[in-house]
Amino acid sequence: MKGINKSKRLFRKAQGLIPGGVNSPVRAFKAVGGQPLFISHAKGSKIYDVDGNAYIDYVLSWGPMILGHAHPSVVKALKAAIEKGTSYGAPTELEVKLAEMVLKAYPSMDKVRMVNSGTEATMSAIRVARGFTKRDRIIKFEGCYHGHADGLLVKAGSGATTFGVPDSPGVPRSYARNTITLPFNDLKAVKAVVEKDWKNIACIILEPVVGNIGCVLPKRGFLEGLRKITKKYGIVLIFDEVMTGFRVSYGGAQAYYGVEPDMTCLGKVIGGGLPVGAYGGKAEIMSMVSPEGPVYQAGTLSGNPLAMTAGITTLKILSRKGTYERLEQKGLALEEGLKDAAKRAGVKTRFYRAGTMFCTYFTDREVYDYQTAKQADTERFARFFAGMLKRGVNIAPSQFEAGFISLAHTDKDIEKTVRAAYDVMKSL
Ligand code: KE4
Repeated sequence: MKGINKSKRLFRKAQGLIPGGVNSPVRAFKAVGGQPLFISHAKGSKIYDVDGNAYIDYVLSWGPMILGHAHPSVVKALKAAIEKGTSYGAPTELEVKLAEMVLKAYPSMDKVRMVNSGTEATMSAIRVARGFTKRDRIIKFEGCYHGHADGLLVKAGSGATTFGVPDSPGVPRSYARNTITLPFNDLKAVKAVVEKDWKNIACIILEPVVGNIGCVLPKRGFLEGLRKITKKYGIVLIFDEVMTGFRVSYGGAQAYYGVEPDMTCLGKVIGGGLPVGAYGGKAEIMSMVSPEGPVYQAGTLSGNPLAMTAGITTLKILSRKGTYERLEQKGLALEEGLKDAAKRAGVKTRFYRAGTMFCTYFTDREVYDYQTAKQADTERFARFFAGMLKRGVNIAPSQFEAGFISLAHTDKDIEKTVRAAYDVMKSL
């Protein structure tokens, strides 16, 4: 490595101008310590910091860059689009095109609305579910992150009370009270709350594969159980597929696991790296959305031509035959390599993967929800993170984040990653 003095200088300057020196908290490396890297550019599977160091990148902008960075077709399409102006505040054919592609890939959705982030997508979907059912309460799961809307920054209430308490200052208790937080994969807990309180419950929202506590897979029957109980009590089932959408398969986790929600939230991949979120669902639910229906939701830059262009180009490439088989091969090669490296180094880890999202937990116990994920050795993870970075491999700067692979990751990248992992794990 050529040192990281320019990153250090920039970070010091940024801290005087931007809270924590970053525009999104996880980028500040607080969970792993050390100095966040300032990136100058990226190409394919690599990112390059301002000091000229190159890294094989498994963060991929937290999911969007599934084709790899600066894919030539995306760059070319954006260059042509930018010549036509960047935003009109009026409908375009591009929005029709992307909506068509999304609805074709997600048959559970009859209509879809574009927004500018995953936060907006989930916040809006919940408002629509409340408008549709005329009920106020929502159920979410511990560890699932759905963006930073007030009613979602809520943790489980203490003991018996199922009502949430704020998980961040600034969230009024009155908001939190309407959010019930339960343990992921715990169908019994869901049944107990729903059978008692269903008349007040508008929706259940979840990440079908939880990417915000690392990578936690749904237990057999969990998604099916949620589908059954929500159907029975007229509760809207919302899959937050902002991370899993077009990632665990082209049709997302709902295709991967064969469970159809009433509403779906998307983001990340469908913007190809530009700001896009989306929410959609059954026609009778989406007919509630303004201006067709009474539930208000709007956005100056929603569906803007550049983001639509990047999204359309990305999905076109992803929809090609054989794409997800190639992605699966890469994911499997990395999984086998990292598991073998840990075994040879004598380090206890648990590795979970769904398509091309994955996580190595530094624990020898099974991880199936927030509490079991929290048992992982975060100090050991921090040392692993630092060691990998030194060897030119950029993994997520937190034990509780997912890693991602792109179409641009080569066998050579994966071999180098596995070698680095073995070296670092040996030193742990
Ligand atoms: P955004 O508002 O950040 O576009 O999306 C929020 C969101 C919603 N749902 C899921 C399942 C998500 O993973 C996210 C955002 N994911 C984080 C990564 N853990 C984004 C990274 C960040 O916050 O900087």
